[in-house]
Amino acid sequence: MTGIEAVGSRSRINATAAVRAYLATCGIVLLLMMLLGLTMRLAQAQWIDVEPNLFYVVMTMHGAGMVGIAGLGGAAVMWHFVRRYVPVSTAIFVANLVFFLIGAALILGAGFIGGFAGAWTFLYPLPGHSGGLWSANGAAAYMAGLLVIGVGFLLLHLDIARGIISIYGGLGAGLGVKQAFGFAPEKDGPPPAVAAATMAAISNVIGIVVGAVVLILSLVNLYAPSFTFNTLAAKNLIYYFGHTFINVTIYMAVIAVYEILPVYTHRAWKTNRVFYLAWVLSTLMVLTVYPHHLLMDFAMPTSILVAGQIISWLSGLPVLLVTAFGALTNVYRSGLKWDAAAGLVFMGVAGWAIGIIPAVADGTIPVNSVMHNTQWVPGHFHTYLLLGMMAMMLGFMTYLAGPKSPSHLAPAGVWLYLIGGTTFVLAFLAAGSASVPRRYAVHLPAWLAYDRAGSIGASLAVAGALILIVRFLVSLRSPIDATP
Ligand code: HEM
Ligand SMILES: [Cu+2]
Repeated sequence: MTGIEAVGSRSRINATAAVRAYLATCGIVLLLMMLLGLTMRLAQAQWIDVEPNLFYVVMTMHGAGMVGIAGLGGAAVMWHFVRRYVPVSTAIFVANLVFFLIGAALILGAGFIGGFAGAWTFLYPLPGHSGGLWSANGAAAYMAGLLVIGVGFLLLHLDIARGIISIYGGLGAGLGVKQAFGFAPEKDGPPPAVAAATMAAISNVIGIVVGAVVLILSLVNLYAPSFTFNTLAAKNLIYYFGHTFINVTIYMAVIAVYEILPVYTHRAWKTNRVFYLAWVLSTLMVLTVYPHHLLMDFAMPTSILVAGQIISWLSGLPVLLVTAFGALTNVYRSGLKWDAAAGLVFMGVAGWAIGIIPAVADGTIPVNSVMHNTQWVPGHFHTYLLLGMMAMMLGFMTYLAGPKSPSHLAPAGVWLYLIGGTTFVLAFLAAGSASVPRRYAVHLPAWLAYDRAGSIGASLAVAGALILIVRFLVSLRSPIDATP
């Protein structure tokens, strides 16, 4: 082995160890947060007793924790694959994990010690108006935790953007803008992983900076209540950040589909002009679509709300369509042999695609005025997050664990996750269409049937995830060279 090879293989080992650390964190936190979710569902079903005050702490921790590890899981997928094409720093990747763990500790302390229960969206001025349930310090620890996590992601996206610029010459080139508009041959365009990582960098850097602004303003308000700012402006900033961050988790995780399915089908993922155009449009739209969270705010200018509605119909669609179509054509008649990893990433595309339908419905003003604040909302976002984004991440985990890891149980894990998860989200959607409100700790007797069906589905989904995650954790005993 020459010196250069030795350095190269050592850096691959460090990098793989870092990806494994990310996924181990994601797996463990995902299970814990699923258990918090199950606790809420069982409480709504009146199968267990949970004090309402505690319910809202649990809801806040579940929301923040899930959004956080969705980001972390997406980052693991993105970094693992994008470093095949551009130079990236392992130190910064690890730093992001450290920032994440510090932020998560602050957030958990804020909730379970400080009692913070203002929901993950920390909507101003709620953090400063606890009605005596939590202190300013509790709310501050929560928001400081989010800031710390944001700093980590900012560093990571900037480093990847630097790597992309160093190889492709600019972010426009990383996104394939010239290919999208026919100014350069399709075959010279960036690989899908690079286009997706460019989109993630552009959107999340802007979103995180906006989030930091409103977090800092809110922190000042906590300790100097005479310092106030416009609540509607604050809501705009928060949803700009929140919408972007959670959407980008999917755009990062989808790289697993682009990279893993071709391994199974022995066919490269086809990129063409439409593919690049879809990513360019999605980059523009993810940043302008957030007003669908404000459709019921009558003080918002109507023009912005109408634009928000129209962009909601359009924004998810381009990348979703090229990905769903690409996945189908990649798989069709390829003779692919299905296993748990291939099944999960494929499920991810389907869960994402199906979840967008009720989401688009809810982004339509006349529908929103009825469905807003009902369980229709957790119904649609759990579909594309649990059965979409997380399925892609679990697929990546299962793929990295490799076939050597005990695999006879893996298909059972996939089926439990799919069947349980589907039952769970359908229970939310059905309850939503019967106008059951979301974010209610205590439910009326007429709603219990939905809650109980949802609880059973959730339990099965947790069991499925447990199998897949334990299998991944067991695989960590094998040396890194064995991982793909
Ligand atoms: C077995 C898995 C899961 C269960 C049982 C579960 C359960 C729940 C429940 C009961 C709620 C409150 C619903 C209500 O408003 O009445 C909720 C809210 C939420 N969940 Fe989940 N969930 C699961 C997975 C996930 C995943 C995978 C994600 C994201 C990646 C997620 C993100 C959220 C968010 C953001 C909220 C909103 C919290 C809020 O309203 O502030 N959940 N979940
Ligand atoms: Cu949104």
